[in-house]
Amino acid sequence: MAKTIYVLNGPNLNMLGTREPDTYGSATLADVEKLCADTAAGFGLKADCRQSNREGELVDFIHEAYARKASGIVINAGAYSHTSIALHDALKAVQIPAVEVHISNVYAREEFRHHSFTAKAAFASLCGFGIEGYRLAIKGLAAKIGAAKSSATSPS
Ligand code: CA2
Repeated sequence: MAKTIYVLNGPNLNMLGTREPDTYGSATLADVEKLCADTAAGFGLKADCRQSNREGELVDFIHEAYARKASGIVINAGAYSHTSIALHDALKAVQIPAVEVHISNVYAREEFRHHSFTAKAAFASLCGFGIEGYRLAIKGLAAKIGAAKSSATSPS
């Protein structure tokens, strides 16, 4: 059976593609989730994509990833990245290799976006690549967990 990775998106990311295109681009969350599913499939992985506007539900998704023996997590916790010790602790607790993604370059934005609790619990962090960051994160995660390119669906 295919290994599963969880792709977790946090608050307001359900609004992607509807507002603030200069900062977040014009792709929708559905586009992001398809990109993740396709990229993961290219490595023989299944992407289980979730979004929530609630911190506790994101914690629950991380616990679920552990219960279901997920091989990796890609997380864009949105604004909770900068505030949530609970998400940091959940990622640390489950010990699943995690990559943090931000669509925008948080370091070129307000100072309050420069610190990330989720980055401290992740093995890698990406920002500023737009939604391409999710593809890069999955490629890096695949390398980290030893998932080889699948001949059935090769990732671009
Ligand atoms: O750049 C990112 O991916 C962020 O995680 C996005 C968060 C922000 O709080 C982080 O500092 C950086 C905000 C997500 C808001 O998403 C929207 C998308 C379209 C329209 C409105 C909000």
